[in-house]
Amino acid sequence: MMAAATASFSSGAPKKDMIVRAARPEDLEMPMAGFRNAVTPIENFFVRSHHYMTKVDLNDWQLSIGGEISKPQTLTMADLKKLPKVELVSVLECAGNGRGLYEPTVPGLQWEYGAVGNGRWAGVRLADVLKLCGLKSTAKEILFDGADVPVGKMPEFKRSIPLKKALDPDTILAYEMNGETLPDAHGFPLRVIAPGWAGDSWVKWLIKIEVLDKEFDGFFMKTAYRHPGKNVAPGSVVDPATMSPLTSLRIKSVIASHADGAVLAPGLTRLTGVAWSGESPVAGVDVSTDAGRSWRATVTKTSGGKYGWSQWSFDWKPTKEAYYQLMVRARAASGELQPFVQEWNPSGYAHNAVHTIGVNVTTAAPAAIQKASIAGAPELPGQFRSTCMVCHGTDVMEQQRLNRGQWEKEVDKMVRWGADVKPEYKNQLVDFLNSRWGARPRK
Ligand code: HEC
Ligand SMILES: Nc1nc2c(c(=O)[nH]1)N[C@H]1C(S)=C(S)[C@@H](COP(=O)(O)O)O[C@H]1N2
Ligand SMILES: [Mo]
Repeated sequence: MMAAATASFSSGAPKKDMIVRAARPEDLEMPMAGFRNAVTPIENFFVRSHHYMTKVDLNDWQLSIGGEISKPQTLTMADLKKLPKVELVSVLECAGNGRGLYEPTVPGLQWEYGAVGNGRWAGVRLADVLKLCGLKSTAKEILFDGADVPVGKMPEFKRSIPLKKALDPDTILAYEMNGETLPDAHGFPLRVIAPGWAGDSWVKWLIKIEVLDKEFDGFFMKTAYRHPGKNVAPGSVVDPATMSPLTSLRIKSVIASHADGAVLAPGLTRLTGVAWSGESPVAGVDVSTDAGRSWRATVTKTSGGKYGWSQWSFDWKPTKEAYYQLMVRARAASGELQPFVQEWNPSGYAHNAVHTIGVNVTTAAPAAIQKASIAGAPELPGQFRSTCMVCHGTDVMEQQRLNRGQWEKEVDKMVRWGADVKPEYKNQLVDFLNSRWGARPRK
């Protein structure tokens, strides 16, 4: 893993062994060991929040529904629980999962593999809720608004999904996760479950639904969470107007049984991991133990339904002492395959290149682990602290590998969100950010 801190966290449900990408707002990545579970325990389930954690009091909570409908509604939890209860297992993956693996580097939280989890969600069908509302023929998109309050001048987290996805019987409003009351960090008391779609559509702390006659045009639809939908030259600037909102996840798989760099003895060993997909289910998972020259089918079992991840396993018996490149590659029913080389996009979304790890098969004792030196870091300039450490710490900056131009854009973005950067100090600040957390190799 990279230099990110690990810690136990207590925000609603306690978290364990998470990689802290940001302590506040809370962004926690699941460690690789989390992929060994059929269903991800809440204590290991990743958290992605744009704003500070929100604690909703159920006594004050209600869900209001308006817009292109003839019967506006205000529903309590008791009202919702009168509707049929449905349960499904589905992967929840952040669109930015794998952003940290992109070259050239892009700004944003530098997730590696663990901004994903497989949850068991229970609640009511969104279609059943909308049935109460008398949808007008003008209804096209369903807009969700959460109770979280923006940090500084950041826009509210509001997202819309097309009516077709909203009426899908698998699209639900969940009040339970893994058989428990939905935890605070995951959207208590109610969140959207949009199976097969990237996490940004899974709005947490839901308080308001608005039926619209067109796609919502707020920041998190029109600027963020957009993909070119075609290949673009790495590092290029792409106008968001020419991109489209992210929808379906892509076919993806990981090796969970062994860590990159693991040392093992010759003889039988079992490789295991998981594979998941978007709207088209996983059809097969293959493994290579010779850097992609030859491939063999694994044994896979699903963890329930079309949207859950599948667990795969492969018994491998390396006889030669050597360093092996192990790869896993999944295929969706649609025929979609994982690429070997990731195509780049400006925000580093939807990374799904073949997961490759190196393992050393040897009879020699493992070399003593070299501890990274924790020599005292130089002092942070006072101006930097008073401008940039108001809303969050340095954790979000340490993981960036940005050139000066990218840092300048990042500072401009923070100014739009409310950072008080004195114009005469801006250049010095950008220089400092660039010298401290500038462009550099990933490892
Ligand atoms: C008014 C509050 C505020 C101030 C002040 C602020 N930031 Fe941020 N910053 C945020 C928030 C909120 C996020 C997380 C946004 C998210 O998760 O979508 C963030 C995220 C970041 C990130 C992570 C990447 C990204 O773009 O999401 C970096 C890097 C960053 N800030 C750098 C800075 C620097 C440098 C400064 C000083 C110029 C600064 N911030 C000052 C609110 C602020
Ligand atoms: N209200 C609200 N809902 C939200 C978010 C948010 O910041 N605010 N983050 C979204 C994103 S980007 C993701 S990936 C998922 C993460 O869900 P989790 O924290 O339960 O893992 O929630 C989504 N729902
Ligand atoms: Mo996300």
